Amino acid sequence: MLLDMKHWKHVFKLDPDRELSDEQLDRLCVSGTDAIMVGGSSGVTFENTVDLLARIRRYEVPCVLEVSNLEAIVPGFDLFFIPIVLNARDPQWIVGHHHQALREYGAILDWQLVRTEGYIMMNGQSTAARITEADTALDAKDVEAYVRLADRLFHCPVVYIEYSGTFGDMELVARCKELVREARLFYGGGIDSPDKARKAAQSAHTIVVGNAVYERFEQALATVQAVQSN
Ligand code: 1GP
Repeated sequence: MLLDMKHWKHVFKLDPDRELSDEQLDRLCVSGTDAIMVGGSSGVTFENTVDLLARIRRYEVPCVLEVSNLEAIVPGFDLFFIPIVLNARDPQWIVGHHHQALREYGAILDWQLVRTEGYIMMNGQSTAARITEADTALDAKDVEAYVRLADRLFHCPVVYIEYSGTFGDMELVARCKELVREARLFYGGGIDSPDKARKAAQSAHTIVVGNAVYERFEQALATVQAVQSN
């Protein structure tokens, strides 16, 4: 059965290149989160992605791959999220890698499982912003234009406001949510407590908790309850 993201409020993003014990993974997978997203900005390989998928597959929680590396496209996920970094200065991250991937796999891809994410990088210090050479000197109008571009022009089912590593401007995020018509607005960045999770969940449709899983595990886990009980 195809997954429907329409009701997702909370997602954990797990990095195949970072360590999690079986007990930690167990607690994340049965936490009540709506999905586990597997992805990372560096060190993601076919092997470590297969390993993590196999461990998550012991649970019922939906599991999606956010594809950031052509070498690490592993079959068997429920969905495949394809980031298009709208404010990347390096066009490889807008269409280049995608073009290469479709040369290889375009004919055999199960398109029903593919979802594009229109990414807007907001934190210039983050690894992802550096890798994509993102132009993060954006004012509110720039961001709103990118949101419309992703939602109305490109019809991306996900518009992703990415503050990775730092907690963002929730007023701006909330305005972006008002703008989208078809997409779901994902917010990620610096959610490391139930309080921040609550605030972010008021501004975005779906919040993504990444780093805190590895740095403040109990607090990260508590973000699920904070969001799902609302
Ligand atoms: C990263 O948006 C996610 O891609 C989550 O950000 O790691 O700061 O939680 P954090």
